[in-house]
This record gives sequence, C-alpha cells and structure tokens, in this order.
Amino acid sequence: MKRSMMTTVVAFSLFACGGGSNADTPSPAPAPAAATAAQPASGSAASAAAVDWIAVDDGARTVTIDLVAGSTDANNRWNFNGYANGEATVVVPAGYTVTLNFENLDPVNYHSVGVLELAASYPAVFDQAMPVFEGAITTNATSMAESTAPGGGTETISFTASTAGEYALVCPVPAHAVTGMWIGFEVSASGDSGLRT
Ligand SMILES: [Cu+2]
Repeated sequence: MKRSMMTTVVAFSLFACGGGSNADTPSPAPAPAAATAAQPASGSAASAAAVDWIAVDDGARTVTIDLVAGSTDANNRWNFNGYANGEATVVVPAGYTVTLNFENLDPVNYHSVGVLELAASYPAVFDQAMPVFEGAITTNATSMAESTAPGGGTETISFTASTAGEYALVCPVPAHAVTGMWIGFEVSASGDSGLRT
C-alpha cells in the first residue's frame, strides 16, 4: 500500500513537472527530486540502503544477514523481514562471505530459505532446490515438516557470494514461493550493499 501510494505520488509529480515545463517560470528544484524518487519504483538504478538486519564489514569482506520468516503478517506471514513477491532486494558485494542467520517466527508453518536463480515464476513444488552458491540453503528446504520450525526455529548458513548477478532468496517449501515467499538477492560487482526497495 505504502509503495503504490509512493508510485502514484511520484507519477503525479513527474506529470506536474512535465506540464510545468511549458510555463514561463521554470522550477528546477522539484525535477531532480522527482527523478531520484522515481528510481526505486523502476527497481534497478537505485543504490541499496543500509538496514539494521544487514551488517557489512568491508575490511573483513563479510556480510551478516538476519533474515526472519513471518515477522509480520504480510503475505499471510509467508515473507522475509516483511517483504514478499520480490518487492525488496538484499544486495551484497561480490566475493564477500555471507552469514545468514535464519529465524522462523511464523507460529504455524515451517519455512526455509535458499539463494536460487531469479525466475519469472517459481513452481508450487520443487523437485529439488539447487542453491546458486555452495551452502546457500537451509536444511530440508523443500519439506513442510522438516525445514526450519515455526515458533522461533533457527538455522545459520554461510556461503561465498562468488559471482555477481541477480538471484533470489526463496522459500522452497511447497506452495510458498509460488505465492510470493521470495525476495531479490543481488551480488554486486560495484561493492554496493544493503537493501533496495
Ligand atoms: Cu515458506
């Protein structure tokens, strides 16, 4: 809701600026602001922002991600830190070692997480969930009874984000990814890090 309102405001601002360009009095200040605000809506040009659940140590070349399933009731709790349907992207620098602390606060359902290929859509049932990077998936990730337990189950995984590219953090428990339990995961060649929304 918040996001779509923002998009509407930005679209209106751009339209207003465009209309104003024919007027005698130019208004240069709003134009750059509108252009900057429009970038997150388009999804690719914006740099990532720091958030308290993604900790980057450039000296040690490590990233620690505290990823929580079901921390809010968004998407019926089938979300990662409140995000689903690819509406946010975790960004880590290429070559860094990633430690992902996963916790499942959904009171009912088992969840899991793996770094998988970014796809236009995900299957309801995964034959197997192959992580893009070795070790980048939680245990029994495709199981609705043996993955990370509801009510506070935890698992930590660690992997090297060795190859720059656009991937996804996906829950491969049956029916979860297809109903939106995935967000983006970018390994940046530029060294950018944080969360893009
Ligand atoms: Cu799930």
